Amino acid sequence: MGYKTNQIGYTKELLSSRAIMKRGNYALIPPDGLVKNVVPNFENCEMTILSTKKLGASFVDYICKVLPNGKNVKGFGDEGIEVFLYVVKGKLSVKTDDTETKELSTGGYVYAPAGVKIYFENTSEEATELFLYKKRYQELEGAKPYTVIGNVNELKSQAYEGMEDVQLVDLLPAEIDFDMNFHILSFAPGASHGYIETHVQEHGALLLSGQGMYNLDNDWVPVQKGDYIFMGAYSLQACYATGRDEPLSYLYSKDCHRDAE
Ligand code: UGY
Ligand code: MN
Repeated sequence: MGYKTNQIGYTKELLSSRAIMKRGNYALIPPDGLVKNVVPNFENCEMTILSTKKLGASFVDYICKVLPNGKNVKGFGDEGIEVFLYVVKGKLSVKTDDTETKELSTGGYVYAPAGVKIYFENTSEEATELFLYKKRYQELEGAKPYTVIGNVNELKSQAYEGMEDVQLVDLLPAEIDFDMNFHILSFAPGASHGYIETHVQEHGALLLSGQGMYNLDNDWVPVQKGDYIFMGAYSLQACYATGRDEPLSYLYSKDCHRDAE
């Protein structure tokens, strides 16, 4: 984040921002306006809190830059709270209350069900970028989610709703035990959703590559790698990829498998 002075003496960052805040509806948060937050138990970590209930989300998302020797030794997670960790870039040692230590690299992820904590440490010499998520688990009689550790590079993608130029990867099992899932959607240059979605489920989305135009509640906004988008319940949504070489792809959460209250 640089503060460049322009010819009339103001910093460019003070004159405009692509950020949009429509609380309860949708938000676009580009990386250049993000501030660092201190979050207890995250040592040597530059944390930024993204979606919260103050924005209208029923989950909390974070971006976390784990500096060399950065760690969370007390654990991320709590009673009643499920958590998810995704390695956007770099390396990380992780363990949970019910698994041994594993080494994750870019594309690696961990889901821990309510009551199970994730512990991590960056033992490498470079900073590691993470995306973190937590949500109160919505119980269902007989349902018992379990810890999942994987890497998206080892998962098979499938055509999204019959469109070969839009590929979908599911990171968690599509089972009733889970009340949410994480997915990656990738749009080849020129590809788009088949229709404007209108649904009760919420999304927090981190753009991993490319660029495009996103319809957020019928506002068309340019988006690109590094942006974060919150799409609240019933917020209209669709996009198309505008890049030439790279797909527009994003990691996003979606609640599922539960009736409405
Ligand atoms: O799964 C979804 O609801 C997804 N297609 N939404 C989105 O990309 N905005
Ligand atoms: Mn959607």
